[in-house]
Amino acid sequence: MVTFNKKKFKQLFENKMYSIYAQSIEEANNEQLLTILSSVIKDIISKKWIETRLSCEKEVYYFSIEFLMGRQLKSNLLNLDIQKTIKDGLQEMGISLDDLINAEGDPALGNGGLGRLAACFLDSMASLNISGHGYGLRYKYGLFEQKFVNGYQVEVPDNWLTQGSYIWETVRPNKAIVVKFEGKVYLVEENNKLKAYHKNYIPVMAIPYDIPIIGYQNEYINTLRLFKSEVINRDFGPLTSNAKNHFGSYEEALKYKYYTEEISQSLYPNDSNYAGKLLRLKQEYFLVSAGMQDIIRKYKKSKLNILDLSKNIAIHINDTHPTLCIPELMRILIDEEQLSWDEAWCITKNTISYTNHTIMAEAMEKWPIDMMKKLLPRIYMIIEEINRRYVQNLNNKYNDHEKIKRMSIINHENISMANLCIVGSHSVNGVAALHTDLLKKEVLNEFYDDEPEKFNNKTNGIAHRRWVMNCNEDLSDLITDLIGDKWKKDTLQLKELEKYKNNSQVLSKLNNIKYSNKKRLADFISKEYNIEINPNSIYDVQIKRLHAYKRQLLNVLHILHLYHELLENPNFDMEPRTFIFGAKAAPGYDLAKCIIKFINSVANKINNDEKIENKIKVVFVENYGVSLAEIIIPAADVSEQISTTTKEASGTSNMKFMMNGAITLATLDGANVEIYEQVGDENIILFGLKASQVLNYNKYGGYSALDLYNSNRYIKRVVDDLINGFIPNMGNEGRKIYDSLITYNDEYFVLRDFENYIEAQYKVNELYKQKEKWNSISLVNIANSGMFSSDRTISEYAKYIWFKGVR
Ligand code: B1H
Repeated sequence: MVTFNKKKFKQLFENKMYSIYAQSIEEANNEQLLTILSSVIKDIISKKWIETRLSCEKEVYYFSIEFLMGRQLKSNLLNLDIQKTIKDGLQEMGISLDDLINAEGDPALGNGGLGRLAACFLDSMASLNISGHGYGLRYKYGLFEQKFVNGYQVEVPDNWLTQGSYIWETVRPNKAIVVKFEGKVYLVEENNKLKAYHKNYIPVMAIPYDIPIIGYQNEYINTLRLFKSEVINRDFGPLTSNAKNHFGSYEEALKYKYYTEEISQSLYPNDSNYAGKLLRLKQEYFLVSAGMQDIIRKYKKSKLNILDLSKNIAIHINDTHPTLCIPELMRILIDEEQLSWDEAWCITKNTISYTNHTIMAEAMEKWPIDMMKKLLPRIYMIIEEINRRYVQNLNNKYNDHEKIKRMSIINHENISMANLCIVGSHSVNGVAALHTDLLKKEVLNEFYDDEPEKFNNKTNGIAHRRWVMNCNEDLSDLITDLIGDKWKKDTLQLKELEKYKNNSQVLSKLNNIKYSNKKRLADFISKEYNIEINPNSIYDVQIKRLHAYKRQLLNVLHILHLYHELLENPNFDMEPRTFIFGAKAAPGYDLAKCIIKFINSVANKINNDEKIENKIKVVFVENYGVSLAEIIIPAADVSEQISTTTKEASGTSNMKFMMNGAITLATLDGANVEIYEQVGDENIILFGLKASQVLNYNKYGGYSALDLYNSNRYIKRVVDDLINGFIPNMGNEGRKIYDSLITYNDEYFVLRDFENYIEAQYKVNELYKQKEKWNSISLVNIANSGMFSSDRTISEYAKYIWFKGVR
């Protein structure tokens, strides 16, 4: 893309080294080399970056409280198509590109699927020439680093900004924005209109830090803008007499400093759950207000008419965390742009769209009225008015008081963010077909009946460039050798691979690639955890957040089952298996932490039992995150997608595994349903309750875990292991898990699905014995994974939500 060659690169690199560090290349360490390299790359792209920012197409702004970006160097080099030049240039200077790639930190500004999805979407928007930008928070501390101490999870702060700054960011203090909290709002009548004056508020400065998002070989560069919170005036240090005069005392000045800086201090470590804390509400409004003011400021500079906002701008909110975009846009349009309520409401609704990511009740954000009123007095007034008008409208349509109560935005002392999102946007989408169906038929049914045209599905996707081309280069090359490289821009082309499903030569190549990825992972695990695993064993992988509904417990109970079988019958026929787990538990989630301790204890017992002759190994990798996923996924044989049906909205690791040729072992939940539809019965292994059965149990009862436990000796055997001392070093964690299953009747149907899961796992075992058949299924999976590229997902968002009637 760029007119740029090795010689020029070396020159730029050397000059940068002198100007930034005033030292020779030989003296620099990897961190410094990496800083220089990123700086050279930023120079190369700067012109294109500015051009993209000045484009006059309709723009999309994607608001998300999380962006789980992962390392950027390799992906940036690939997208700019300069890997070879840089690699060779560095080599001539005695520097290894791979070392620098591995020296890059992995920013963990997200919890899991939701944050990673936002990152994949940025990649796809840039690659599809969509002017689409992210707004998020520049947390000083990302998701905690996980350590295991005696099998227990211990959380260590993720101090990712050790250098004070991030190599890919550019800070723009000249574009700072003031966000106002607390204070009092006065409504004054002026020229027959009520005007709002916000007094005595606490001002917080939002400083933008921009990260370039480079499209795939298309010279298109978007921006991820992350805000850091600071005191209003950087020169106004809290210990100056200036500050003392202003605040009355040093203590008050320090309090203010703490108030502001705390906001972007750390990411809340919850996944599919919400904490309900005041600080979180502050974070949400800080993100929303800074982003929204930024958008309107830029829009006004462009001299476009504010009444045409929705024609020129689309704003998307990733789950309910940025819901306040709705009242904030209303506030700006009414209080600052002097529009009428009706004009403002029409613009707001037409501009904003919303994605729902979960139906789990505990993840539904509800903010206490008092909290909102005090923290955001003007925003609360606007929400109240939105609600008043909405309820009036419902009253005109329905004569059902209870229904109206359920649908209103404000009820029982709380503000329901999902309800506000639905009412204040023009599109509501779920993230997989089943999930959207459940939204329509169950969770949001009354809203769906009221405004069916708003609801739609956008099945999630993954950035295939990161998740295949970058992390599995050999597979990527094999695919290109077989079908050419059109699939890199259009993944539906992968379908062409299917013609090789009976070609032994191709299948053997595929097998060799998998083997070398497995070997790479075995070496890594040996080095990091001192556990030797066998690359010829089946790599059976479950990597995702730890949550009862994701059922890591089902997985480990099956492992125990196999272990008992091996102990009782030395001739028990099973292919050697390596079970790999990676999972963080939210620090306050007790049961999840008990399950981690349990898996680690089981691993410890089994890995050290010589009687079973290494037939089973269990590895729980510490501190699972994006970079680890990039080594594990290409090496996986089996993809464990075993959530309680109806609970996993989509899942996205299921798609990454599939694209890397793993075979899915799954319940018909989330996007597993669509994976099944793509590959058919023969190429996936399914088990477990169907959605309708789970819904029936939930509605009508009829399931007794205790009865099952008493009547099934296999179930009893593994459940008893939780409390009978068979697994050493367990405290009362085993008892707590036992209680969740037996005393509290197994909310997630672990025991109900157990037998069926064992049968499914047996099928895995039998299939793996027919290696060529296995490889053929693996190939068919890759061939049919095309629809799971986030390029497909983003094209659908663009066509049906953001640019409807525009493009
Ligand atoms: C998903 C969340 C989530 N759904 C609340 N909901 C959070 C909710 O900090 N919080 O308060 C954080 C995260 N995350 C996940 O989204 C779903 O569970 C997955 O099934 C889905 O694939 C992913 C992306 O759509």
